[in-house]
Amino acid sequence: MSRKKISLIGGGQIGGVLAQLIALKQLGDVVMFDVVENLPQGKTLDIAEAARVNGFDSKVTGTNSYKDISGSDLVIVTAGLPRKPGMSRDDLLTTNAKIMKSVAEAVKEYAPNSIAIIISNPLDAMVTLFKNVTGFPANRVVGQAGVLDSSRFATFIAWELGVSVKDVNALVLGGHGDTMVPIVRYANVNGIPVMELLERKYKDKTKAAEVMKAMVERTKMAGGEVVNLLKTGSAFYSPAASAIQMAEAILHDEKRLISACAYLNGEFGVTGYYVGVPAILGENGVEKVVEFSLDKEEQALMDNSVNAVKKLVEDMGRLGF
Ligand code: TXD
Repeated sequence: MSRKKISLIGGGQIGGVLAQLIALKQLGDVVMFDVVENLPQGKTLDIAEAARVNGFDSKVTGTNSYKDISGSDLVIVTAGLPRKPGMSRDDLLTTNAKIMKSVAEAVKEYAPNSIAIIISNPLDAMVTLFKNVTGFPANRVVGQAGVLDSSRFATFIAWELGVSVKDVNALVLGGHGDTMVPIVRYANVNGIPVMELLERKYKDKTKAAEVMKAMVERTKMAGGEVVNLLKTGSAFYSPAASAIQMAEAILHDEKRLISACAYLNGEFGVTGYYVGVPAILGENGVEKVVEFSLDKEEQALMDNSVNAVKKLVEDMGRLGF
């Protein structure tokens, strides 16, 4: 049985961590593409030369030629500029739409049967553009945002409660922007509601609500918090790790139910847009969008987030994409 072929479009910060994680986990062979001459070759040579020490057999190679992605099973796209301090993700729309269009055209030509995970920002618009240009069926194009946003929310909850993050379940839905929707009601530690644990900790409902609100706000702004510290780019370890969780779900047909930017066909009352929702990921990509009832407040937040995604996609349309 041959190994899976995983192509990384973009060999920058996230692309580099992706390549290393794929090799360490032996998910398949890696081809890293970038437009910058020698960058993907250099990065992958460096990773490949650690194979003896890390004990992996995955082949990790770099290229500036799209034909080397031929026959990919999975494509992960990080091509595009990251944010700088003071920028919103949406400020990247013009530059990154141009890049994403060229990437999608190449993937359509050279890897027409692949499943694609899109990471580039502004995420919801970039996934939409990739799907429109490739014409891939919706199940084969998915965006990474919710796994990371949920992981950030879970991390803050674990720190606050002094518990292992492994026991925290926290779901973040909606667009990958400041309007994202952390679902407080279902956040739990091994089944025990986080709100109850906070109320017991502070013996005060108002204080517990304030602490939760602060964690929700920090989750929404978590990408910007890292950008402000790094100054020269955005988060890359955690976005890469999050995309790897999705890649594993697909490559190992795990049927994981995770938050993913998936195409909606009436689910959650939305048709024709990519939005962060609970989805089952398996060998066919997005195998199912899983609905559950939102309460009034959650629905209002979700509507607000969906409207932000719609506006972003409309802006992209006005730019000619
Ligand atoms: O959770 C998420 N979805 C994200 C997304 C979390 C953090 C950052 N996220 C976004 O991912 C970020 O806003 C960027 O749009 C992408 C990639 O972030 P990264 O930190 O990896 O950016 P880099 O280091 O600048 O790498 C981008 C690479 C760089 O090497 C460029 O030369 C390359 O993209 N690039 C291209 N590759 C292929 N084809 C084209 N046309 C191209 N143009 C630039």
